[in-house]
Amino acid sequence: MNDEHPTSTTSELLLPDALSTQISPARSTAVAARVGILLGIAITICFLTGLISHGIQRPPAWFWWPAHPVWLYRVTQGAHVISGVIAIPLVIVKLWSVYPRLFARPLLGNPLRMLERGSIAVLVGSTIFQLVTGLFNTAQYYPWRFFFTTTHYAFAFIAAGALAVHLAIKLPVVRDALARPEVTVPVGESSTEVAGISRRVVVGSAIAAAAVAAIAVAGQTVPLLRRVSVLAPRSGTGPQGVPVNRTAAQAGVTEAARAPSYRLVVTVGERTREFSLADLTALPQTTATLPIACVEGWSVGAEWSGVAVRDLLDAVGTYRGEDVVFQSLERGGLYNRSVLPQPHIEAADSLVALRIGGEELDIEHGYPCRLIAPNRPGVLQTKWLSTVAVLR
Ligand SMILES: Nc1nc2c(c(=O)[nH]1)N[C@H]1C(S)=C(S)[C@@H](COP(=O)(O)O)O[C@H]1N2
Ligand SMILES: [Mo]
Repeated sequence: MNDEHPTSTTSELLLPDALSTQISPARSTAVAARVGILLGIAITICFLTGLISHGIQRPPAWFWWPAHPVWLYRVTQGAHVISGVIAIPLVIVKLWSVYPRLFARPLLGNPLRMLERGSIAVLVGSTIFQLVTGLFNTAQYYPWRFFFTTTHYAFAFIAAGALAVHLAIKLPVVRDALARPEVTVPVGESSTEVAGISRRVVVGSAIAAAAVAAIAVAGQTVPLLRRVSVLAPRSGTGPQGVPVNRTAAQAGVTEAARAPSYRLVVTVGERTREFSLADLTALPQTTATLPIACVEGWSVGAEWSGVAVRDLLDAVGTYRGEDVVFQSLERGGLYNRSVLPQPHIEAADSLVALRIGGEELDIEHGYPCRLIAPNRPGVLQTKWLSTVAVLR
């Protein structure tokens, strides 16, 4: 009758008869497989874009990331946050659809079944952990003791590993489930519960919920969606039309940044030169339209002008392709320095910015000068620069 959860095939979990007749047909492998595929796509996008973001922030020796197109990181990180948010309703529907099966007998059983159960436990645990910590991160809410970045990165591999095992084990079930047409249970012909809601309604609602979730956050990246994005916490408020992640007061730099004795100290090999703000303004000026794309998911474009990094280095000595360290006046803090690799040093639009939208930088945006380089996470766009040094 209800062949969406047969108790006879070997690829299907064994359900006690009493349990199986009480389960709605929407709680079926057909729904689990379909929602699972969508979830798998969302998680894969989330995982890959996460690897990119992590690679840029802590590049291994082999890692390479281009300076152009300038919007690429904005897109990959936006996709990271949106795919993660989309995954949340999908996980809920997926868990709902398989819930009775999670308690099917035998609870442990043979080694393959133990692997299947174990991988599900790890998969569910690590996926929920990733989605929750990621979501809190987009809201800049860190109610835990561990360091977000490294933990989120480590758990990504645990979840990916468990997902690979899970997929390998479930492949036959998924193939079966997708091949089967939807079964309509005539009302009255079977136990009353069986009719329930249909598979189409559940899969459709899962997709609708995912779409709503996506639109609710997408506004922090996509300007046109800003008004409907109720969940987007950062959408362009802040001085000069750009949100602020850490204020000058929080960074403890207000006095040093405003001091008339301020100098930017630039070192290229053996040579060091100090620049006052007037000196920087007297150098050739370059203007570029570049986004700030925060790892938390929000991003905004702005028109920046200042001294191109390569012009600044040329004013001091000969640059030979090394990494360059940008250090802030900020003393503590996790984000008071960043290292710019060669492709970004050579890009004409990597700037030590003095102005935004034609106005002098607001102190919250890094006055007297900040780094702004194309195609990089916001966290590496160091504000309130104090030194620039070529690593040699
Ligand atoms: N010195 C310093 N620079 C910093 C930060 C910081 O905490 N300290 N935060 C970074 C982060 S996380 C982002 S997203 C951008 C945001 O720049 P904005 O505040 O001008 O928008 O600045 C970056 N520059
Ligand atoms: Mo950020």
